[in-house]
Amino acid sequence: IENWTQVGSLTGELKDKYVLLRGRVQTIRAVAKKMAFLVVREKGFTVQCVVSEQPELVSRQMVKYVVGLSRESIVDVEGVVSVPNVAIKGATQQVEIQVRKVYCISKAMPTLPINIEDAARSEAEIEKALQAGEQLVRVNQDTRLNYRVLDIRTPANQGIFRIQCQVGAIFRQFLLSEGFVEIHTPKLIGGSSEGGASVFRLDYKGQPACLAQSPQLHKQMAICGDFGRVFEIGPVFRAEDSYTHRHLCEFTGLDVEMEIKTHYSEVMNIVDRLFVKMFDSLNENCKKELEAIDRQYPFEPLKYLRNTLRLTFEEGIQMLKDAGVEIDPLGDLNTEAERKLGQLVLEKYGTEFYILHRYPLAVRPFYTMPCYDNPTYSNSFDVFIRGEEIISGAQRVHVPEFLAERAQACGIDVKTIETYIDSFRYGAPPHGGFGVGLERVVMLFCGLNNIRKTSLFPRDPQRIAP
Ligand code: ATP
Ligand code: AMO
Repeated sequence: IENWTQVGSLTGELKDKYVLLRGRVQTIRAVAKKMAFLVVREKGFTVQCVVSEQPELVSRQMVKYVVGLSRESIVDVEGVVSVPNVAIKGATQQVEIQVRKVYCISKAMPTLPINIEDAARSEAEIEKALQAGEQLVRVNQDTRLNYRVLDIRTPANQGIFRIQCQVGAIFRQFLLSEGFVEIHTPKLIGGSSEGGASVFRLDYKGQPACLAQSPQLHKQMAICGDFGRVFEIGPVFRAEDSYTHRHLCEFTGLDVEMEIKTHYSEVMNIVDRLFVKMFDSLNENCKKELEAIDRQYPFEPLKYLRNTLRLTFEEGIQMLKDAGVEIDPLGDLNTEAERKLGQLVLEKYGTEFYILHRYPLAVRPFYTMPCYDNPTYSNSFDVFIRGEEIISGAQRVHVPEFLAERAQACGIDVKTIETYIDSFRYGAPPHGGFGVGLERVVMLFCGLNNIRKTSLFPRDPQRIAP
């Protein structure tokens, strides 16, 4: 037979049909010498295969061979679909395969560093199993990351990275439909784009260079080159020196830059429509993935409004003050204040997704446009999910002399960004944009507690492998 059947498509409708499947050995259970149950997994779906000695059809040797297979090996199974009259525990499909032949396509080592079934259990299941006296090894995060190829085979991880894929796809589709052009900017650049110390420096054939901290400068230059509206999905490098649950040294940036006619709210309107659409689409089209994540890491669906709430920074500070949180009205919000404000906003407005805008100029990057009515503040915003930042954005300074002045005031060596500043000297339209952290969106949408869970092969201050 040449027609392969997917484990996930095995239903009672195929009763008595001869099928061929390929999958991994999830478990093997021997029953005396004549029979074995083999659970085969493919793309998160599992089916129980019965290998039973039968004259002419299945030899005792075949049963022995199956019992000797190692977990996670890849096998081809041929057999007849049957429908048992009892529910099947331990497999997703409610049919069995009466096995005729099993071929091992690729052997896994007999002992695995991670037991996939243990790695897939929720904290509650682990507690219950331990109380029942079951022997199991809790798989800690470092072990998971060291053996990531095994770890990502769990249903929750399969769900996480399929959702990550959807976030990128929806971002791209939405922006293309709004007339944005996808661009690809260099990741090797001459100087820091965001300022600060978090830059990976390197030697570029004898010249000092660094890995791009963002596509900021070049996405703005693309606007000076008349693309009107651009976006990019690409790697972003930050030499973070602290080890936190939400910072990586390399992450995926979803960046947007666009001309604006009159007000930075035009940029916030894009954020609003893009993310409401994204959340709707994830909830509607990724139900299975969300359920798989919820089974291992239980979470409440994100609460968000049809029209995203916008608060000014001053309003936010006032809410914190009213709740008894003492805070510098012109300083940045620390992690704790952001969380607290997230709670207060949820209680008052019933949303876990909102925009905070008009930040104090002093806490924003040099390229941020001050407010025309009060330059203590800026035409900038951050966006939060469940009290944590996922986006920063702003209107930019498009007047070259003022841009150079702002860079200098922020301690940036203007020489290193000369070509960027020069690109505003040939006529530059008013513009603004924003940057989204892909791993943060997935982490916070799914209520996960660590950004390493949403990065396929995370890079943090202590990890550069696998
Ligand atoms: P952005 O780069 O846009 O600001 P971010 O979420 O990385 O995004 P940071 O500037 O790094 O934000 O930090 C925001 C706030 O979080 C800071 O004001 C700081 O108080 C707090 N913060 C940052 N890093 C840490 C850390 N390692 N531990 C505790 N708090 C931190
Ligand atoms: P910012 O520095 O705030 O802004 O970064 C934008 C978004 O990127 C994510 N992010 C991170 N994710 C994981 N690990 C990190 N170390 C990390 N640092 C930031 C966050 C953050 O909101 N050029 C501006 C954007 C703009 O104005 O267009 C910028 O880079 O989700």
